[in-house]
Amino acid sequence: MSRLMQAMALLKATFEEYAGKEGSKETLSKAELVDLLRNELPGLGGASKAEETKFFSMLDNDKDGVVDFKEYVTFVTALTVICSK
Ligand SMILES: [Ca+2]
Repeated sequence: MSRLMQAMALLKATFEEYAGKEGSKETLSKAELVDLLRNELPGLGGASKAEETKFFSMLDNDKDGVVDFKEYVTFVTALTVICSK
């Protein structure tokens, strides 16, 4: 598998691992997102509860109370651009 294909598969697998913890397997609840951030992006760590809430509502683009795969991918892509500057 190419590196990019591996990266895409990992992106999806990571989402599914956390999304599957509670409720719908297709979406991340706030608790699942916070878990994902703390474990997978420790560099962003040390966020307060208020910051986590703000972050979640920022990612929840359509404001339905959960973060779906599209919203998650949009975030990771934006983060990739920011981090490579
Ligand atoms: Ca949403």
